[in-house]
Amino acid sequence: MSAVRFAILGTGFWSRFQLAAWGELPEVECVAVYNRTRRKAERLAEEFGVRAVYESAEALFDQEQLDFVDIITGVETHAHFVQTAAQRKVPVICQKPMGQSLKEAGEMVAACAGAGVPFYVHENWRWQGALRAVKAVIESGRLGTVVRGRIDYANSFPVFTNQPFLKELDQFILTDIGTHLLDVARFLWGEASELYCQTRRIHPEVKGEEVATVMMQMGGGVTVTCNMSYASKWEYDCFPETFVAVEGSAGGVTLGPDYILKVTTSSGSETLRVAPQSYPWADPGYAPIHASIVECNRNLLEALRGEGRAETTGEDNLKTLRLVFGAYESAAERKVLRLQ
Ligand code: 89V
Repeated sequence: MSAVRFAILGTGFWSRFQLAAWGELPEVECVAVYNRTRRKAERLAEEFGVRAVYESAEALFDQEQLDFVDIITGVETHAHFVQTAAQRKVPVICQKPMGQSLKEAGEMVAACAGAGVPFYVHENWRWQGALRAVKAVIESGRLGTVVRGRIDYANSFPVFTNQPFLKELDQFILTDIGTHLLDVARFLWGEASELYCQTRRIHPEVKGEEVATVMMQMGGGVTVTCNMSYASKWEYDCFPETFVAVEGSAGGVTLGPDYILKVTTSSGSETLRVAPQSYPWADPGYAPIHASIVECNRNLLEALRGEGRAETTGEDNLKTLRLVFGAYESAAERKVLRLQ
């Protein structure tokens, strides 16, 4: 099988982890790197032995034969690069959040569909092993009829150190974390029919909201609350762990600190630790995220090879973004959104 050839656009904080994660998969090769600042692209290309460096994305598309492009640039550039790839008939993987608005994201999905080009979003949170384990418990039927679910991501990790641009976003925690947690809610319980959200700004130096609380009624009748915050101080500062609690008519499952999964039914409780796969290139402080990048890439690569179904297609991710931007609308107008 010949190697799948790709290029990456953008050489910021996440690019080295994306590249290292691609390196965990067989027969896939990065042949070119783009950054508008050539030196930044050269530095990453040198580190990973990538042959070609470009400071013009158009020149990269003109000169390279690609099986796909991995767009790891800022969200404000996604629409342009996705449209360019679609025009060149190059399959696209785009970092989350896909777009700056639901309208812009819809136009990106339409452009790729119109060009007959596969369009995937690198939405990796649902690929965390512990969250796949929660889904397996739900699907096992051991909890009976699921009534309520809660997803918590609350810490005071100095996320702006590695990603300073986040501090400048007018829309912060819902576009950064809501894109993840609301996608996990859909992954665990299907589509939402109602949504209500409250947000809070906390620190004056952070332009956007640092705290958001989203309550949804999911299609199957499950009431779900998603709590997200980068302004919460706990004794166990759990960045970047996600805690989950699911209550059913016959039992419950929790995912708690240090990846401890507990399933409780009338016959007692079982405890399991579902720690993330470790990789030599991963930052231990980001362990579950870095491990999930490999699994998300694996799924998308299988789809690109025609060997499997991509979970986070652009079409599917539009449904997550509808919840993200719906949450902003609900918070601004202090109203419950009816989604179905
Ligand atoms: O992984 C991400 O999407 C990052 C983080 C969750 C660390 O804020 O933006």
